[in-house]
Amino acid sequence: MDLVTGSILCVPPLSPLLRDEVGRRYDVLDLPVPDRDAFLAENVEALSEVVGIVCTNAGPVDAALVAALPRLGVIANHGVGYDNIDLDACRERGVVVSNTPDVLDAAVAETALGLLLATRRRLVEADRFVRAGRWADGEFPLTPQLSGSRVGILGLGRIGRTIADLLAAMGCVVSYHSRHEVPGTPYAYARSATELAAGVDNLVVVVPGGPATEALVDRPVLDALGPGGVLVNVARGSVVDQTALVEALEQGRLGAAGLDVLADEPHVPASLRELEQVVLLPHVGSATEETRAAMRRLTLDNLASWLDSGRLLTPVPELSS
Ligand code: NAP
Ligand code: 8YV
Repeated sequence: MDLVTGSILCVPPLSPLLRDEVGRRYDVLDLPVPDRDAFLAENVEALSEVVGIVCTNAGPVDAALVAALPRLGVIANHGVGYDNIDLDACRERGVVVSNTPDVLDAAVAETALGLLLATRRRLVEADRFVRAGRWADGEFPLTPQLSGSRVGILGLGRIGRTIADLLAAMGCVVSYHSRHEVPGTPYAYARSATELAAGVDNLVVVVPGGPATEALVDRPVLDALGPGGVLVNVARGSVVDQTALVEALEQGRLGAAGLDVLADEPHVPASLRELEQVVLLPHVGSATEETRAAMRRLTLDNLASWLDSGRLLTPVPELSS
């Protein structure tokens, strides 16, 4: 018997597997995307029964939504990043928030490694070269090697450390920047993003999104990385100044970029799509069958635990006492 009873609001987009599982367990209300504000105004009674939200990074939970749910107690976010959620509004109302740390580290690290290989070794360009029938005309150009190169990790957290360890096993020289130096790590610390970029061939961005990291990778960082440099972003589009990135690539001030995340997902500017030296992914960092199953389980376990006992398994640190 749940300690708290009421319905669950599903904020789109949710994968059908997650949405169906929530629906099997609870009374569910689905928030529509286009007419959200009208829906909030017209469904006051049903919304007054909502005790929990299930959402992902692409589904904003802002102050207006929190205010429209007088009994809201918990938000279970299907993802480790929670820059989609207004934490101040949650704190004010005593709403708690869970996320899905650890279970996705390997999948996201694989994606970062894939993007590094694809850009450094120009693998996607080489694929296009073969498909275009150009192989018979001559060899594909030589490329720099990833193994043995210098890689900077911007954000040596759970995922950043996993990426660093994979790269170290490939003989890469790894260094990092986070706001705090990580004790006991074998990797060299840089005091700023620019200092990190200046000392490496490849920069991997894996910090949280939100105002504190907005455009942390700006023109000076990109210029420090330089014409031979590769930028890989598996964090959030907001962390990289996308206009500065396109300019740097167009002007040859940066070598290449591998992007799993973009500024205005799912919209990708033509200026980026047209660049040969850019590899673009549709935010699939954690999108393996195994990892998504683990993320769904953790999201649902957090929700059930809060409803049963008032406790979360993996609360976000900003709101946990
Ligand atoms: P984490 O363990 O909290 O690590 C975040 C790291 O970033 C920490 O080392 C933190 O260290 C550093 N950091 C935070 N703010 C910073 C700042 N202003 N300047 C420099 N460094 C900063 O998080 P995680 O589990 O590794 O996840 C990281 C992020 O990856 C998520 O928040 C999410 O946005 C993104 N992500 C993307 C995908 C995808 O599909 N592409 C999947 C999962 C996660 P300090 O606190 O010492 O600064
Ligand atoms: C997912 C993510 O794309 O965990 C995150 O922060 O960005 C990714 O794992 C997303 O949350 C899917 O629901």
